Amino acid sequence: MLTRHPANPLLKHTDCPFPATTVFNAGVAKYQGRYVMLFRNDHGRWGHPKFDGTNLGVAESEDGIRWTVRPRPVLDAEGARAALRHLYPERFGPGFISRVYDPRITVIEGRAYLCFAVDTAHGVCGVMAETEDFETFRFTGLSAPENRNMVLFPEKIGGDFVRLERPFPMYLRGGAEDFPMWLSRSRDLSRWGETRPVLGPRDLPYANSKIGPAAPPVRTRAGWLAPLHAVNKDPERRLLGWEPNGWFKTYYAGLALLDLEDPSRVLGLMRTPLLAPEADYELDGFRGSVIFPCGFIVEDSGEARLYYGAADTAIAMASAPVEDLIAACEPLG
Ligand code: BMA
Repeated sequence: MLTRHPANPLLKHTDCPFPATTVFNAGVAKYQGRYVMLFRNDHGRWGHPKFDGTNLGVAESEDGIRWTVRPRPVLDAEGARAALRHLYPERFGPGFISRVYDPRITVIEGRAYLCFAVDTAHGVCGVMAETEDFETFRFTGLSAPENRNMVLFPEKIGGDFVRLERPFPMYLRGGAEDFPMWLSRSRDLSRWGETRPVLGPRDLPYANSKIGPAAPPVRTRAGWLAPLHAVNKDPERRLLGWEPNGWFKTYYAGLALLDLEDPSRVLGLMRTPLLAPEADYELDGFRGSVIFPCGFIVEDSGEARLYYGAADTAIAMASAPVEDLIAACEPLG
């Protein structure tokens, strides 16, 4: 369905002017007349899954293809700890925030809003923040654990801010992953509610484990086009990767079409993956066979660009005419 850009991967660790090992899962948006990317960097020894740490870097571009990385990372666990002290005081646990990662960028009326995952002593939380310069971040909200992915829509709907989210609940499940995607609303970006499930892995014939929101949805004439990620786990099939005990999960990009007025209503869904791991940079790396989209931009020309983490190691882009994507979504049975 999508065509991979010939320059893929568009960003890799060797493009960074600071210690970087795996560079992936990047929020991408058009902001103040250019493209901006906020990416995750797990740094350590190449080929080793135990990293020294994770930070976030920023890259900028005039065309969304050739990127220049800023000289230094802009956020790490220590920065997140300081920025979150008003929401999550230190006494809640030793090493209470150990990682900030998987950023998404949403621009609403010219302002840049961010969603991150933050590992805390009490599980993974979704965090919201605002920035003007992608250098300093004002953290505005923290979800209850466990919430792994949060993605904000690019405009208010019926007077509400709206986000898709993916709780990560393990309690009472005996380790089984069957996690759907949910939607919540807020008047003020601070108090969230009216939460309801939208789509689950059982809706997707190619997924058997979990799904989640990927990149901020884009408004089209037919509905909100919402990229997602969907996981198929096969313990019989060892995939390429750096994990000593093996890696068995294939991550696909998927696509849903949501109602413009009520985005908790699914109007259409691609029954096959929007993008499946096939290129060498998608099949091999820290975790092979992973496509994890965090950025989605529809150009004025009608070209829809999906930016994604490839094999948890590099950042790539693939595109298609937006009308083809709308046509590929079939009504939910
Ligand atoms: C998910 C997240 C992503 C990652 C993916 C594949 O659960 O942790 O950050 O890209 O797994 O490893």
